[in-house]
Amino acid sequence: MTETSPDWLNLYAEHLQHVRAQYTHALEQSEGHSLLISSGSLKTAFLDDRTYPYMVNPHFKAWLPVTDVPDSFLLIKPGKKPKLLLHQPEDYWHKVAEIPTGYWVEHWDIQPIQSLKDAHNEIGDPGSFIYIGEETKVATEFGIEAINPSSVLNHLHFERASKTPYEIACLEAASLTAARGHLAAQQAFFHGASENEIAHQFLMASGHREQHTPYSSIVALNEHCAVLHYQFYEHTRFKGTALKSMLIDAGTSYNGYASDITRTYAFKPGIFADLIDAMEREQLAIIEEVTTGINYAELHGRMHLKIADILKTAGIVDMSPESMVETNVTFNFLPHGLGHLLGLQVHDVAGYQLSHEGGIKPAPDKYPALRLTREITEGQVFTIEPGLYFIPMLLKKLKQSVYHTAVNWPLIEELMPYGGIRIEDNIAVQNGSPVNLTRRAFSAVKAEARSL
Ligand SMILES: [Mn+2]
Repeated sequence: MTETSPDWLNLYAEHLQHVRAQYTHALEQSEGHSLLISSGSLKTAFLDDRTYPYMVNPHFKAWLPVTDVPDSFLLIKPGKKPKLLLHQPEDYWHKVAEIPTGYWVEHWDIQPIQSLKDAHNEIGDPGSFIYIGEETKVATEFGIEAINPSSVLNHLHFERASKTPYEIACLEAASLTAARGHLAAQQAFFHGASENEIAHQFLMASGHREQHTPYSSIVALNEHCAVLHYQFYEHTRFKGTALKSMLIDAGTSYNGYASDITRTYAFKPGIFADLIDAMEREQLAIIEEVTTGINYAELHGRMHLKIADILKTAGIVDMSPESMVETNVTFNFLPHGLGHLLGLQVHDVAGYQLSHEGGIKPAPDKYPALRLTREITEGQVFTIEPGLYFIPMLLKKLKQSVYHTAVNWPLIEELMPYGGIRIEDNIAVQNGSPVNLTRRAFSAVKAEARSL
């Protein structure tokens, strides 16, 4: 996505053909079946008339770039043009969905429906249908018995790890909008903004409202950087030496595909800034090691050795890197996984799945938080997000362990106010090698800024 924008028309046509073929394979045991995929419904809060933010069924948005049409359906019959049953109720409280336009609509029959009854009328013989969606009661009312069959879902979920060129273009476009947000957030940080202000700068610059981001942005200042999924936006503006560090983990969406990007900054040069540089070098080094045919868990193990090297070189832990990994001392500094599959969902499905049929390869006992244990194959997209943190709870345990004498506690005390570091990029596997969608997006956005 540098000078020329993607050829969405052809990319989408090819993608749709691929999705159709995937479903045909998935449905092999139920040959001749048709599909009904629900977009999902709005949910009302307890004792209230307000609804929670809407989240579309990922199986719905796998077919077409439509993410904001509750109570709609996809109806797919073998050999027929697929149909979008678009919910257009009589409603003067809300804006009713318009008939969509764009490069993808020529591939679909788009038919408005006002109610579930209209959808029901479209179905015909329910015995020939498979239903995929959350509203299982609706499927039962329609007379459909095959509801979310696990054989079909396992097949589709396993396949979803490898992306079509259309999907990779969407994921790169999502990295691009997020990169704009990240650069604005970085500026706000260096101007002394609060977490709340930085979070809003990110949304503004990326052109997103909060409910359309694939996950709630994490914007952490100082020791909050040590909270892996820090969930608040405080209003405090730190001044002078009180402002130390920022960790921002924030992504955006494009056509229903997610980016998931983390950056960490030090406010001033010094020991923490040096640690960030070391982490960045090792993050880029582990990305270089991405190749087809090895297991992702292998990369995770190698990353621990790199973290151990950093801890040793920085004088934080005085043990050989090998024994730091062997004894799992490094876990106290990196207690999460190296990354996860990325796509229609930010933590995409089937990270542990062994085959199309199902089966699980769980996270290793030593690294229970690892979300991805699959072999790396062509077309996969995943994150690489090593971290190095100073988490009081884990450091307390380390202090009580037999390894406490190897740790430079005064140095740890000095680093704790900075919280920690995470650097996260989105990687596509193409021609057996890593393509860093996120770094490409940052370069493109910086080039844009220079040419203004
Ligand atoms: Mn992530």
